[in-house]
Parts: sequence; C-alpha cells; structure tokens
Amino acid sequence: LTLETRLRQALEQGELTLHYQPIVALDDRRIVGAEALVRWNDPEKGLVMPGAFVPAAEDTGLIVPLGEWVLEAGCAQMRAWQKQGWADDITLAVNVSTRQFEGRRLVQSVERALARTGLAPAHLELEITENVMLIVNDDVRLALAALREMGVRLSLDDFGTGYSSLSYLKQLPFHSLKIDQSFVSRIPGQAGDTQIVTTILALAKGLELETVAEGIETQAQYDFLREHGCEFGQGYLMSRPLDAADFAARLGSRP
Ligand code: G
Ligand code: G
Ligand code: MN
Ligand code: NA
Repeated sequence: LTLETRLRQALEQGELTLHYQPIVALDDRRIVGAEALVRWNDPEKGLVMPGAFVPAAEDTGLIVPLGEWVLEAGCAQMRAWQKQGWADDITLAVNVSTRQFEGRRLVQSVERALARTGLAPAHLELEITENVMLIVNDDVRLALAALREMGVRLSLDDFGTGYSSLSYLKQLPFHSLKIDQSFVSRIPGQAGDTQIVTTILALAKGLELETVAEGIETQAQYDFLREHGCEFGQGYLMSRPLDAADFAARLGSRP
C-alpha cells in the first residue's frame, strides 16, 4: 500500500495519537501551555514521528482532515484535563499547515472543535508556520482576522527559518513568535545566532508580540533567553513531548 493509502486508513482507524510538550514561563518554569504533536501509532512499526508522514500528508492534502482530527482531539483532551481541575490556566498550541488555509475550512473547523468539546477559545493557540507569508491573500487575512476575533490565539512558528515579511508581521494579527530551535541550539556560543536571537527578541518587543523559544536543551540557553527578555520556552531541558497520561501526571503534581 502507498503511504497515502496507509495514512488515510490510519486516520479512519484511530491510529493517530497526540503527545504534549510543556511550554513554560521562563521566569519561574511554571507550565503555561502545551504543544500538541501528532504521532502515528502504526500496529506494525510502532510510534512513527511526524517527519515521516506530515510532509506526505501535506503533499496529498490529507493534512486537512488530519489537522481537523488533531484540533478536535487536542481540544477534547484539554477539556478533560480542565474537568479534572488541572488545566484551567494553560493553553493548548496546535500546529496548522498552510494547506489548511485553502478553501476557507479552517475557521469552521476551529469553531466546530471548540463547540463539540466545550473548550473556550482563549485556551487554544494555533501555530502557523512562517511560510504562511508566502501565500498571504484575502482568504488568509480573513481567516486570521476571524480566528483572532473568535478569541483564539495565533502564533508564528519556525520564526527566522523561512520566508518572513516584516510588513506582514506587523499587519497580521499574531499574538506571539516562536523562535526556531536552529537558532536556540547555537546560543550563547555562536555569535551570529546569538545576534539573531537578540534581534528577534527586540523586534518582538517592539511589535508587542510574546516570544516562545523552542528547543531549549541547556541551562545556558535557558538563562540567556530569560535574561534577554524571552518570556516562554519549551525544550528537552524542561521536558520532552509526553503522552497524555504523563502530561496529566505533570499537571496534576503541580504545587
Ligand atoms: O516532535 P516533532 O517530531 O513532533 O515534530 C516534527 C514536526 O512535525 C514539527 O515541524 C511539527 O511542527 C510538525 N507537526 C507535529 N504535529 C503536527 C500537526 O498536528 N500538524 C502539523 N501540520 N504539523 C505537525
Ligand atoms: O512545530 P515544530 O516544528 O516547531 O515542532 C517542534 C519539534 O521540535 C518537535 O519535533 C519536537 O519534538 C522537537 N523538539 C522539542 N524540544 C526539542 C529540543 O529541546 N531539542 C530538539 N532537538 N528538538 C526538540
Ligand atoms: Mn510548532
Ligand atoms: Na518550530
């Protein structure tokens, strides 16, 4: 069977699952959110990482129903944690592919996921890759404006690695920037990347955008980012992505 056929079956047969990576406030390390990351629990191969199937899902358009599944499953899980009293103060971040902006379905699928699960919009953040700037048109502008109006949070993912337009950055209604791990991995040692990170932090501050650093693996990276005004972070130093049970245990054991 082709990957496309297998993936379509996986979606229908409930073989996809979500892991959750904590996002923390750098000032005191408290968990303020989680990024939902899809995995494919293949009966034969075991847990397959998104790098092995998300690109194919994007090429074939399967990312649209897959993304709708991720949205609803993530919102449902958050709502379940809230009912246990564990997640009233955290936000779920869900990755959105630029292909999900085609055909005006995104706003409706977000509305539907929120309505079906009862999750409040302020508890949902959509991570949109920086390359959305390559396809900005009226549909994209209207979708982003409608989502923001709905009360959903918007973050610009992979910032600094792709095609970014500063004029769109100013115009589009993002709440936060996610600094890509490729820059974070080489601070504070590498002069060029260190300069890029401090410049991104200054830019975000000037545009009143929150900042989230990805891929923090060392205490030196953490300290540098906090000292330079980055508010939030995620990475192996704090936690790897966790399955739902392990993430719940983390939440449930907070002071
Ligand atoms: O841990 P990690 O291997 O989970 O993720 C690898 C890549 O897959 C990242 O670039 C991430 O943005 C992407 N990814 C993970 N989950 C999703 C998802 O639900 N939707 C989309 N579109 N991309 C995802
Ligand atoms: O959506 P995005 O492309 O940013 O996905 C985040 C990816 O980064 C996921 O694959 C996740 O597992 C991975 N990741 C998260 N924290 C770390 C980290 O500290 N180091 C590395 N190398 N990868 C990380
Ligand atoms: Mn992301
Ligand atoms: Na990223």
